Amino acid sequence: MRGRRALQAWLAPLLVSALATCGGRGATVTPKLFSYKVVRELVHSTSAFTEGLAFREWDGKLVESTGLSGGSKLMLYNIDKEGISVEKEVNFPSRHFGEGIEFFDGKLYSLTWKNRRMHVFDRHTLELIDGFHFDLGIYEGWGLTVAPDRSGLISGDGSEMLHRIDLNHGSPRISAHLAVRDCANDMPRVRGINELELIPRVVSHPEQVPMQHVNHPPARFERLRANELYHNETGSNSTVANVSPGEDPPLTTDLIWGNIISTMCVAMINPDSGDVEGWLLLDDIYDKVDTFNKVANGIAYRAIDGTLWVTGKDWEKLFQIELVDHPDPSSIDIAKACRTRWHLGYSALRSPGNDRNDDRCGSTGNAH
Ligand SMILES: [Ca+2]
Repeated sequence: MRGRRALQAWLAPLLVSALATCGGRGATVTPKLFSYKVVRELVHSTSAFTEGLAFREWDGKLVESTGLSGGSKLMLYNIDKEGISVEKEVNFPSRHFGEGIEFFDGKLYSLTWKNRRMHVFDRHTLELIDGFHFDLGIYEGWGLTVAPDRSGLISGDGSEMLHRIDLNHGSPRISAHLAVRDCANDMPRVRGINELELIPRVVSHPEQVPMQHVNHPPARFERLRANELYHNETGSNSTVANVSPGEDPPLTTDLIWGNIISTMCVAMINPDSGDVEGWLLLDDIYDKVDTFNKVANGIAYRAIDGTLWVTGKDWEKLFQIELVDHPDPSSIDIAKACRTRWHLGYSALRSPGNDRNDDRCGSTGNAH
């Protein structure tokens, strides 16, 4: 079932322009609306132009990538009960503009914006060890996260498209595209997808995960997956209870979170269908930081303790947050709040303002 749905939604690169407007990917999904509460506030540099945020799964240390030509860097932070401290700072090569980052296959991958270059760093030392040209049909490099099946990476380019990057079969290549939509809210194209983070479904939809899995902390599941991915960095599987490493837990349907540029919205995207299953509305978080850049470009899930973290460009704070149900979902017009006015990436190739005229939601959607 899952395989067939995935096949319908992910499109081969050459077919995307022809097929991306086809509707009929199943019943309309009504996204759940979430708000948040701040659990903890840590210091964040007001000169850190955040473009990517990811935790190392085996030790819980935080890596941030920052942008701007000539000023891009990787920062490694230690977070403990006392607070946050910078452990290492690494400048980007050349004048490359840093974007999304993600750990994969024992390395740290790091996108660049328009330089068409993927850098590969040592996951321990953050030394540059490899890289490749990224002229893979992607307009720009924006967010980066790992594919739910851990077979490769997924990137965004500021449009409504997510791109699957195959790193396992010869030269790196884009193997498929996925268009993101929210038909229940009249958004056949959810554009402006920015920083990405794969987050276990149990964080936002615990009711959809069987009880025997909910009974375990999310971190345990992620630790299991980390062990698989990193060949058991801790040297022991003993912390993983009642789930054998070969098992395929239901959390393979993790959701990809992506903030929408120039809005307060974070989309929770089903990586099989492209449907937005939930919206996190950060609304007044921008009032808590004194910055011009209201861009929540740092979203990261800390697997070792199951915590969520958010920061943004030049924000003076890094927030640990928890999801809460939105207190008044009927008061929110999602299309108004979460539709960006920007046309970027693949979107830039299309005529502005034609969201409502195509048939991406087909007869199953509410678009009209
Ligand atoms: Ca991230």
